Amino acid sequence: MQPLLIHAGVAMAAAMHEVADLLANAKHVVVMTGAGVSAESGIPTFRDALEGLWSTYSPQQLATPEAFARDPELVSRWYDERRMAVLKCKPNPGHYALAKMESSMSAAGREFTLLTQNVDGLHVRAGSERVVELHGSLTTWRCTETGRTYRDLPEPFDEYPPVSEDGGLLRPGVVWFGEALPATAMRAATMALRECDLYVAVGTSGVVYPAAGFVHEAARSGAKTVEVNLEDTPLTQDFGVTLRGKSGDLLPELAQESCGVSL
Ligand code: BV8
Repeated sequence: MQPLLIHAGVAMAAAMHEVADLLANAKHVVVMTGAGVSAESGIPTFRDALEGLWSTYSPQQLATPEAFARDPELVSRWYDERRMAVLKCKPNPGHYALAKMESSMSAAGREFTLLTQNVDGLHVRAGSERVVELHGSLTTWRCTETGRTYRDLPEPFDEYPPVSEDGGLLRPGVVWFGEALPATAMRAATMALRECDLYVAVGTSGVVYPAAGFVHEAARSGAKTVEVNLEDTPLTQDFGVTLRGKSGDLLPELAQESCGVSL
């Protein structure tokens, strides 16, 4: 092995021990996840090229109220395809590791809050309880006329755009670009960021706000900050510690070393 590679391996091992130590001693941990955490469950991240029919559109073009108003059939079809794909996927070891860390810390009287940008519901399916879905969920849709939400939906819909019992168009229960995050989610996130002493961002490219800015709010509260990701992001230099690798590998290792939990 080249000396440089040996050095990198030693640095990585030291960073892993440092983060495990922070997790073992923090009083209130906030973990914020992005699409990278679900990549190993087979859900393409936003940075992956969109496959097939969708390769001609970018999420920003389809994930907006204007796109839905302009072409509700196209947009509802895109979201229903993603909903059906997600229902076939399963949580991966990274999701389970976060759920085990939460239960181990709660049992020890310590706080653990999971903020997720993901709309796939995999954290809840893995057993996480204190989950704040910042950008909503693919599996709840709501009537554009009455605002009533629906969870028990045909799989897949039998018409696009789907229509609610009240006759209004059904839209996915996600936060589109240009829409405010749910007030309840923002309140919960703001409170957790104010109180936390450790903030860990996992599997996110740090480009979508206000979620991307949470690392700065946590740092202002005096929290230590950690970035766990495959690659550097525009926010890497704002984190105190960075770990590079797959969340499905690193999170179980951190759960084992910091809380003694094995998957
Ligand atoms: C709002 C749901 C205001 C829909 C999504 C400053 C402040 C506030 C707003 C803005 C601002 N600047 C710009 C804005 C506007 C905009 C924005 O941020 N635009 C960006 C493009 C610049 N923000 C908004 O519009 C937000 N709304 O601010 O409203 C307002 C206030 C009052 C009243 C009215 C309005 C709403 C943003 C939410 C948009 N909805 N999702 C859907 O899913 O279709 S965003 C969506 O994209 C995701 O939820 C996520 O947030 C984002 C994708 O990012 P990531 O999750 O990070 O995924 P990505 O693929 O980019 O990266 C994955 C990473 O994982 C990579 O780094 C990769 O290396 C890594 N990785 C891959 N595999 C692995 C891995 N890591 C570890 N292990 C692996 N195996």
